[in-house]
Amino acid sequence: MKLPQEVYDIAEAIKSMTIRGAGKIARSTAEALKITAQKSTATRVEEFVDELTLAAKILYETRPTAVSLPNALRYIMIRCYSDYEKGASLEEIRNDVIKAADEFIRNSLEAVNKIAEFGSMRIENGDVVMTHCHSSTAIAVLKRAWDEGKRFTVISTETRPRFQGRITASILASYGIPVKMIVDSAARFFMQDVDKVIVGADAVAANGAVVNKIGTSMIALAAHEARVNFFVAAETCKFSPESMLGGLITIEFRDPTEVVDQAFLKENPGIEVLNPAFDVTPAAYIDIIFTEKGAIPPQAAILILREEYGWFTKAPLPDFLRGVRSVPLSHIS
Ligand code: RUB
Repeated sequence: MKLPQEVYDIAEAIKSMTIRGAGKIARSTAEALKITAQKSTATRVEEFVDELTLAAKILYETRPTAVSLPNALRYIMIRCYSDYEKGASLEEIRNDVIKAADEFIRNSLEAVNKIAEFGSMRIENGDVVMTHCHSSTAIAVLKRAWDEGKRFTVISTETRPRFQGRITASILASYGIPVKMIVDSAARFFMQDVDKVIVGADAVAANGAVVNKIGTSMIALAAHEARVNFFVAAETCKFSPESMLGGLITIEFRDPTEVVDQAFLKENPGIEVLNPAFDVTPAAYIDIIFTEKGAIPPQAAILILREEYGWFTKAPLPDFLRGVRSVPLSHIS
């Protein structure tokens, strides 16, 4: 089964982190399914659904932590499968998949704007705001506050090992916002100068815990100790329905060569270099999660999930990818 080259390219770009950040990952995933639907030359409905399922599987397997990715797949594939179950024609399913993908992307971009609007209310003149990694949502909050005329300084960690904090620092600096960049391990040293912390999220669990770039939970702990407000900016598509069933969010471990080079590994066969890409910040260390539905205490995450998914009792991922035809994925890859 041959999918459009763009699907493999997008999957590879997510895997290699050319496309990164949970929001962008999800929107690119939706775009890849849209392209699959647009370019499919399938003549039978079953063939068309199998192509989309295979594309979803390839995308699903790129990175495990950003819940927005499976949520994007679910948003689109549920429409595809339910159309198929109802006996819709190939063209009807194609149109619905394209429509759902466009809708997901539009909703996500609008959500970021809303979050910027809500989050910026909590940024004040004279603030020193710390951020970690590169979250386009946290940046949207800061840019919005700046546009509203508030004047503040940002402390950006550089974010080992991939240095996404350098991206944040350079985006903010080129926007005219004063930025100081520090090594991650200096976060507690500077916390006494900080008024608030804002970060993004890859996943939010039903109990309000937030999964974000490795190091986030240490910063939250330091903020808690110093009585500094800790804010998270996260679209509701990052909330995990599986966590309502007790499902845990998988923490991605990446290659040790992101931390040290091959030569070091060769010279030190006795050292195991570990490279977790994310960590979990418990709700107790979070003051507010800014979502497009409003600013919520982390403990209200379950309400957002209930509103979005009801009592989520369907089989959790990746089962839904098996689709209504119950074809084992191994048969169609
Ligand atoms: C990125 C990261 C970001 C969140 C939110 O990790 O942890 O804080 O994904 O980003 P990575 P956004 O670089 O490993 O993808 O707000 O842009 O969705």
